[in-house]
Amino acid sequence: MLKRYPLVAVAVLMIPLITLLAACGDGDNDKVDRARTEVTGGLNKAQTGVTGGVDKAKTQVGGITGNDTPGAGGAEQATVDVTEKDFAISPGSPSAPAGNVKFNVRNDGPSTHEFIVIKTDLAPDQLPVKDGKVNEDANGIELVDEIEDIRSGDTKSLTTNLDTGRYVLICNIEGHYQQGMRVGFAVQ
Ligand SMILES: [Cu+2]
Repeated sequence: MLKRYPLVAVAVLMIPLITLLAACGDGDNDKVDRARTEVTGGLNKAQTGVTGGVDKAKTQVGGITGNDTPGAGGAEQATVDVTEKDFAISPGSPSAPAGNVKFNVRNDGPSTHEFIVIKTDLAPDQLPVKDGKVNEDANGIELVDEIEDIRSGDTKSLTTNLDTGRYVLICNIEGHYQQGMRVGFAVQ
C-alpha cells in the first residue's frame, strides 16, 4: 500500500503536466504568442507613456527657462511700455513680434483708464460705437485681453499671446475712445 502512494502522486502530478504540454502544442502556439504580444505591447505603451510625460515636463521647464533668458531657445517675450493719459494711448513701439507680448501700462491721469487689446482690421478711429463705448461684441472685432481700472499714477502689466495681425489699443471707459484713447498696433 505505501509503495502505491508515490506512484499515484506522480500520476496526479503528470496530469496537469501533460495538459500543460498539450497546451503548448501546435494548436495553442497562437494563443501563447498573442499573450506575449499583449504583454510586450503593454510594456511598450507604458514606456511610451513614461517617456512622453518626461518629454512634456522637459518642454515646460524649457519654456520657463526661455522666458528668463530670451533668445535661449524658449518662447521669447516682447515688452512694450505704454503711457495713458486724458485722452491718449501711446505705446513705446508701434509693433511687436508674434508671441507673448508684455504691456506695461502707466496711467499719467488724471482720470482712471483701462487698457484693451482688440484684434481688428478696422482703422483705429473706425470701431463701432454704442452708448459712448466701443461695442466689443460687434462683428469684425475680437477682444483679446484687457486691464481694468488703472488709477492715475499706477502701472499695471498684461502679458498676452498675440498672433500676427492688426490690433487697436483702446480705453473703453465711456467717452474716452471718442476723445482719442485709441491707437493702431501691428504684430508681425
Ligand atoms: Cu480712459
